[in-house]
Amino acid sequence: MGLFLLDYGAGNVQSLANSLERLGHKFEWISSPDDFDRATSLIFPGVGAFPTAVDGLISRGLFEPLKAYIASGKPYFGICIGMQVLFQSSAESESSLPGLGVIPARISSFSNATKSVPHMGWNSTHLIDPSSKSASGVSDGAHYYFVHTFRAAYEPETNPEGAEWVHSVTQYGQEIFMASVRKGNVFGCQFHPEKSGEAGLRMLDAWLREPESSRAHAPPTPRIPWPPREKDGLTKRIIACMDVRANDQGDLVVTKGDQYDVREKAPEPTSTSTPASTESNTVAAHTGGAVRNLGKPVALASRYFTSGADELALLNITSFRHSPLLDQPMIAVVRAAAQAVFVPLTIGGGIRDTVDPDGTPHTALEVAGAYFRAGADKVSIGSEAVYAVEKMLANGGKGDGKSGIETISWAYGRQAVVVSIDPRKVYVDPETYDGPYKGELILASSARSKDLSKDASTNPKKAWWYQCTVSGGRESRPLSVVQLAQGVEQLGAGEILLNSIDRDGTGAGFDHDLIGLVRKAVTIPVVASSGAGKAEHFVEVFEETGVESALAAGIFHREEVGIQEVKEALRKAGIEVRGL
Ligand code: 1PR
Repeated sequence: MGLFLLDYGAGNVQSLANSLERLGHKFEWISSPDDFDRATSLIFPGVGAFPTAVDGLISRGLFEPLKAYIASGKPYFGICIGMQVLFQSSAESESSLPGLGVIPARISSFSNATKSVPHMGWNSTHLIDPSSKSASGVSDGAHYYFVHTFRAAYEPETNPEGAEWVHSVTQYGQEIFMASVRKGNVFGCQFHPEKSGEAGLRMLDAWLREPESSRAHAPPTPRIPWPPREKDGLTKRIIACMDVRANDQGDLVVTKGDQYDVREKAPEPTSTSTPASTESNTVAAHTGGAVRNLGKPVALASRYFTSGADELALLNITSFRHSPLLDQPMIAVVRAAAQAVFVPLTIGGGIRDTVDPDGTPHTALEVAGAYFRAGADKVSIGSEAVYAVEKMLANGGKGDGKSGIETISWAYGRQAVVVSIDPRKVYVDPETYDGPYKGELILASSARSKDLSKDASTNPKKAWWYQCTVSGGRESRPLSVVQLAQGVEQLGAGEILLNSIDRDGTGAGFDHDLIGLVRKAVTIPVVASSGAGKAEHFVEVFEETGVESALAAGIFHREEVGIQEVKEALRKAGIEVRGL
């Protein structure tokens, strides 16, 4: 069988390549229009944005040959944008670039009136006709990973012709949309099988192993009404985060500290002890001041994948130092992690314009592209996001189109751009404070999370606002967390990773005031981060703030709490999560 993969030039296609390799399927890449003739099966893993994908296909001379390939009756499997290009058009394309027109329906956007958009996470998928033999490995009711802003609505009454193609549906909020389409030689899914853990790998394998007779001749689906249920099937995501940096020997290690200090504390010198006086003193003296080493990034990532993490994040925490693309050891880490992990991988640190030692400049888009090609699914932007919003505000509230957030979201879709925020509390007296953040003050008397500040005399604890920082908390900027969150949403970010310098590593629980504030200020999904100390903290943050996902580092690395333990606590509290 001549299996080919199609890459239009901007999508992250490495994850699919890794999945096929893991499953033992050999493939080649379509590199010229002639390759379509050699292909007997084709997969188009279109990650990114509809207009970029169609543009990319047209400029490479692949659009018409792809249309002809599909018309020839040979098996086609499109993933995400690879499914959406089958439709007539998409609301994502302002210039009204047409799709391939195979499916008589249009792609439009989700409404964000009552839910976060993009639709991001593991949602349950239901076969329209579970008795059909063309299930193609899609398990009825299974959770698959979705990440998209636009979708094809399921409308059997108003578009019966389009409904013939609908193989399975998913509900987000009160909207029912096509999760997979199937008819004749065409199969497509809106979710990412290559990022859907074992369930996704099984599905990919099932399609590739299906006999030619069914892979090229799937019957139309009967028209079945599908009214929305009271509650959708989107689960809360649990994310394991690895802060990565070089230790003093130059090896990349996962590290973790509290309040962003990742070095071991040196022992306090006493008048009676010498460094070598006891064994413990000897160890302390040797590790004091060293970068805390909690393991190798790829080994830890694999461990979290097998123990059921819904997503992983790898943050290069010393990228504020010079980090040329040419010599970027994180790329090798991402490449190796992506070969072992089949859930979404976010990479952060150093996503900005940079210059190699030989003087070669790289834009943030190029840096992100290098990570996407290595297997990252999302990039996380920290310091540069703060500068971009400062610039936007100075420019009358308009972006100049040049920031990393804007260029990356244009090319890869907003769902690929996460902004990581590192806020810190600034204490003020609410009776005398007359600054710009009056409307964002949290009063100590009505705070939902206990204030952890140590020094009550200098921190009157009467009220505070949350200030943004850059360079891993080393520098504070004149910007509040609400200004930053709303600014990055406007510039095109698809998700916010919300840390708290005050809570990081404390194990005291998430800061519900901070998370609630940001959650209300934006319509994109928010990841709650910093402070998790036990499984119940996850239950509390979901119940109190309604965030879509929660992240922890220290408790997972030190194996104090397991991911399944967290999920069990959530299930007990009636919060839906993905099983292993
Ligand atoms: O500014 O775009 O180069 O990105 C740098 C990235 O590195 C940012 O995402 C920033 O948050 C991160 N970072 C920088 N310095 C540190 C540090 O720790 N010294 N890590 C750092 C931030 C916070 C979370 C942590 C949670 C959960 N670490 O990543 O995982 O607080 O921890 P917990 O569960 O143990 O409480 P740029």
